[in-house]
Amino acid sequence: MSENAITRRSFLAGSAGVAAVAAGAGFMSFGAWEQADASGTKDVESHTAYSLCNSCSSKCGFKGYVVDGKLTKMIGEPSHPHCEGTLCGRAYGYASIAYSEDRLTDPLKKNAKGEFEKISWDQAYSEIAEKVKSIIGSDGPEALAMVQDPRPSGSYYTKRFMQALGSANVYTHGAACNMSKNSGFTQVIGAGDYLADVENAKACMFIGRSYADAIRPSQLHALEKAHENGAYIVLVDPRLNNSIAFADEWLPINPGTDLALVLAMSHVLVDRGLYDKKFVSEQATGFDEWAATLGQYTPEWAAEITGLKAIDIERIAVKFAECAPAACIEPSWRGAYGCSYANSGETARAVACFNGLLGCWNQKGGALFSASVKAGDVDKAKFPSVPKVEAKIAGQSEYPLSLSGMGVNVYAAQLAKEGKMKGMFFYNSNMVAGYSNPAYLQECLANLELSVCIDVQMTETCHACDYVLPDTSYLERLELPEFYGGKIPAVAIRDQVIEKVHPNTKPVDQIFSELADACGVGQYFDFTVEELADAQLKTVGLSLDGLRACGVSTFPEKAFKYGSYPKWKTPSGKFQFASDACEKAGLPRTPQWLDPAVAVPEDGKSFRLIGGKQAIHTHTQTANSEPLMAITKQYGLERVWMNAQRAEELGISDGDTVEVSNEQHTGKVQVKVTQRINPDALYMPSHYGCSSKEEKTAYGVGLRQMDYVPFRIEPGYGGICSQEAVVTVKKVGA
Ligand SMILES: Nc1nc2c(c(=O)[nH]1)N[C@H]1C(S)=C(S)[C@@H](COP(=O)(O)OP(=O)(O)OC[C@H]3O[C@@H](n4cnc5c(=O)[nH]c(N)nc54)[C@H](O)[C@@H]3O)O[C@H]1N2
Ligand SMILES: Nc1nc2c(c(=O)[nH]1)N[C@H]1C(S)=C(S)[C@@H](COP(=O)(O)OP(=O)(O)OC[C@H]3O[C@@H](n4cnc5c(=O)[nH]c(N)nc54)[C@H](O)[C@@H]3O)O[C@H]1N2
Ligand code: SF4
Ligand SMILES: [Mo]
Repeated sequence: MSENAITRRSFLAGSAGVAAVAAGAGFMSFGAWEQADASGTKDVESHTAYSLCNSCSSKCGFKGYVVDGKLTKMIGEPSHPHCEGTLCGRAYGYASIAYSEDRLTDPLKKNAKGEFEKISWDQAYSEIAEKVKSIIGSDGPEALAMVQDPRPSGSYYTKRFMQALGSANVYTHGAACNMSKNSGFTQVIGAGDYLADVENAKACMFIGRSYADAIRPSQLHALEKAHENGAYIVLVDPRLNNSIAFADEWLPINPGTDLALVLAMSHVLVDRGLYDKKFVSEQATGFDEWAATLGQYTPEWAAEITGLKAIDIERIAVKFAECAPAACIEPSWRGAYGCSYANSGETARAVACFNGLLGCWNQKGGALFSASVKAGDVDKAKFPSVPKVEAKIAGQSEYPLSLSGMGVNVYAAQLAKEGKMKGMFFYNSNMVAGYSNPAYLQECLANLELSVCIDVQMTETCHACDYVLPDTSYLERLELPEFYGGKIPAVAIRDQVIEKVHPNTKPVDQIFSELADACGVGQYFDFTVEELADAQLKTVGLSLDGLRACGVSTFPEKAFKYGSYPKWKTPSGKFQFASDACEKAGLPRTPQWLDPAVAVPEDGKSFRLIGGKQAIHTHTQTANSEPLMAITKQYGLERVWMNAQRAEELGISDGDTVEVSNEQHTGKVQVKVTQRINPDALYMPSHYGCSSKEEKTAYGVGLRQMDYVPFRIEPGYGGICSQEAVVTVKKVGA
């Protein structure tokens, strides 16, 4: 074990509070719901409906029980691939959004004084459409952009709307989440992601990925099984996250240095000839080129950079080679290299290459290409095709390795600041609070001729826009079917569970169909969401009525099969240790060490600011949920974490109020002093620091990591560099 590692026993003893949150809140009891249900008398009207949780992108399936018009109980769907019958605590807490006092209830327009006034939908549509047409007339459709979180109906309707206007600029939140990682993987394996076969692994390494904090229930189930099976689980994280309950070892790495660790482990395998030579010779290209550069990346070299011990790096690399092919580095999601540093894309490339050395692709316990099913073509007469937009998404040329399906959303904002982007729409997106440098992003949006935010509550992004349109909550609408990849692919439906709580809100399909009409492109939206959902389902042998009755349908005949290596959809048709595209983008042809953009000065008072999820919150969207915020307050979850030795040097004690500062922002918060964090890192939980007063529960609690993060875009890959920030900390109160 490394010096800073702690045993499972001491971790559990030392963190009763955190464990209680994970056990008690992460998987909240049904008591409250059962009570409400039981209080109903027999003649109270009740029904059930299947839906998908909207509290995070896992979109877990559940059956909602409605008594007297109110949602009283939610039961996770056993056949849903992401929840396997278990919903996490956020699902229950966030369901209260439908009834929140802070819901948006009417369309709003910003007046000359910067205040919002209620307007009618007709006024909103006609004014927005007029501006859309005027922007297209003067600057072309490429001066319009959409930022949206990919949700079932949202992704379809926002994209169709923008395409109908002639714009290719449809962005997801990817650049602020997982785009660098997915782009890096794409260079090696020709696919943006893979599935770690955790439950069958003999060894699995998690680099900045915590299944127990950033929850998807099915993944946590798999980790639990792996642990019970005796798999060797290694967590690489500057912070000891809650997954340690199912892990064997914690490597408290220096933030931003994971690339050095993976290069050194690769060095060990190649140097000792412990790699899968058959895989490399039959499946891969560029191996010799990469191998020739690895000599410099010794464990001793990596120890200097990562703060880990050379002997540990070597030992773990050998262990993984011994367990191969039932071993892999789990693909991660966001924490370490989704969008975090100037070396994130290159880290992803190195991770995929290391898995190549293990020869674990599509092997039991290794790294899998999951199976998927998609809706086929629907009747063109009823659902006419929108003419293809020839232009590239803005930012693709500047960040050539970025994925066009996600796009560099912050680049679109930068174009607004430069006066080149004129109109932006935000659907299910809180860009201003969730992406680097909110103050700068506000300035970008203020420069737009048209800015529209469609949300359910008055967020920071709503404040930065001229028009705010109120969506229904997810419980109040039917959406298009959602397809899920995995070992067994599936499709599930988000049906309407309750009636609209606020009569003047509208569901996403209606908003974009009506807005399209006002913009003169209504001919592409001449169908209902029911009709399209049914048509899409018919293409896979199902129907809307059928899926409404069961919630989830799986495709066992399309199930993933172990054994044969994937079809590599790379330019070379091979697994690529070397990439021409990376070279063209100004990066090395093979993964090489690259420093993070910002160094932490060794002045005794500086820390690298890192973020991370908590089991009971999602991004910026749940902090305003009263039941979830009550848990935050009870356990002081908004505190920043500081290493105990560093705290002592700075005269800071547990519970003190500290000032966290850098050139961009200063704010006060309480501190949690702990052994569970690397001395160079200050951990700020990701969900706090809301600055919108209308979100009354969230407003003013804790600090927002993004306020400290400079606006910076990762060269080549386009990620937002969410952890390229250094802060100083001083005590301001006990
Ligand atoms: N509870 C909860 N679950 C969620 C979400 C949520 O908001 N809340 N969101 C969902 C989404 S969209 C995503 S993208 C995923 C995110 O899933 P993850 O990527 O697992 O989540 P994070 O908490 O951002 O990061 C994981 C860990 O990375 C560590 N870390 C930070 N910097 C570094 C570093 O430089 N190196 C290493 N090795 N580790 C580092 C953090 O300490 C943290 O413990 O979670 C999904 N699930
Ligand atoms: N501060 C901070 N920033 C982050 C993160 C973080 O944890 N904290 N996480 C990062 C990650 S991993 C990701 S994936 C991105 C996510 O970035 P976003 O996709 O922007 O996610 P959120 O910040 O949760 O904002 C989602 C918005 O959708 C709104 N919303 C919820 N339900 C509905 C609905 O039914 N209809 C409509 N129209 N709107 C709805 C919420 O009120 C909220 O304003 O953020 C990244 N940035
Ligand atoms: S992981 Fe939790 S919050 Fe996310 S969709 Fe599933 S139940 Fe909802
Ligand atoms: Mo994310």
